[in-house]
Amino acid sequence: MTDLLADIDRLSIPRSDWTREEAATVYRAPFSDLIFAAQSVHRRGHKPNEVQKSQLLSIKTGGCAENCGYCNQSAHFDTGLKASKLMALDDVLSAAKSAKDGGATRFCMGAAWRELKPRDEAAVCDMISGVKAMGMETCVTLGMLGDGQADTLREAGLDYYNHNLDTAPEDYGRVISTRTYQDRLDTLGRVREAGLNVCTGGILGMGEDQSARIGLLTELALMDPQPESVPINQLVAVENTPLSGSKPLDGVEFVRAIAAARIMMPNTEVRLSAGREEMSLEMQALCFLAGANSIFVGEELLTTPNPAEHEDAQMFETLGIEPAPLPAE
Ligand code: SAM
Ligand code: DTB
Ligand code: SF4
Repeated sequence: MTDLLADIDRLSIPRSDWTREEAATVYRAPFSDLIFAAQSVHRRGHKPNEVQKSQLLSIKTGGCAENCGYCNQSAHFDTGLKASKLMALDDVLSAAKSAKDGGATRFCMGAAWRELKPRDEAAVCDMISGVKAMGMETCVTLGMLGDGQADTLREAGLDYYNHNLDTAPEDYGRVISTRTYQDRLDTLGRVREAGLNVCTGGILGMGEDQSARIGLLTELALMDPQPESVPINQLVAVENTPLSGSKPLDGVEFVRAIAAARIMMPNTEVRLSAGREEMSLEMQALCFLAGANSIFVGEELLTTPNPAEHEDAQMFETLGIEPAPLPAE
């Protein structure tokens, strides 16, 4: 690829044949060219002043068997987080109602599990059906799925399954050793096969190098079809997790990753995810300019803080952003 700006027509069509070299050319372009190209691609496929709002709930917190080096919910690290059992259905539905009242159109339920156990399927399906019946989009993130489980979740009313690749394949062993990259891809294959929307992304600021960020974006863009939703998280450093001492990521690098994601996956929802609590309004504005069009709202992500409702309302007002409505059926 030579001149990014001469290529907007071609870039605006999703393609699953990206090479790392091409991705690097986009990612490392002069910043103004990169942002201009990302915003141009963004405007072809999305409403530029609309941002989708999702809200998270941790339905089962802590005590997880995996050793993800960024996560305070792993049983391998002593972070002081109190583990709890799977929440009761009524409590989940009342949290979903508050989320809907606050303007979220998608409710995302997360569990600190390595995998979904058959004994928990019925309870999770009831939560999905209950939230769907309230007229919200549904998303869950429950760890690995085995044969048939994605179909069961879809039949209960699931719209999206979140399962992140987190980093580039060559960087994976540094971050997590209790599962493999291929395990992740296998679950994502089952999700796609079941006809669910795929939500998969990663975390930046874990001490990875730039080529790992480019590698992650390339893996995501190579999926065919590309994921419907790509969350880009900035590491929320939690004390006593192995990666909490990572050097904080330069803001320009983060914005470059958002812009490259937008260009490489033109039709995808690019989700400005964890880490907004640490970001200025100007930084978030740059992320929207670079093509981010979805955020998590509510004072808590799963276990860590997120901007308050009134702060996000003020940000939307200041930037002239409207919350995206529910998509028409
Ligand atoms: N246990 C399931 C799993 O890992 O797939 C679902 C819950 S897990 C908390 C969901 C995602 O949150 C992870 O894949 C990771 O990308 C993100 N995440 C977890 N801790 C984070 C942190 N401290 N900072 C940023 N993102 C984080
Ligand atoms: C995703 O990529 N980010 C969200 C959602 N998917 C599940 C989770 C962020 C969690 C941040 C740490 C916490 O609050 O526990
Ligand atoms: Fe468990 Fe998910 Fe945390 Fe990994 S990220 S330790 S799988 S809750």
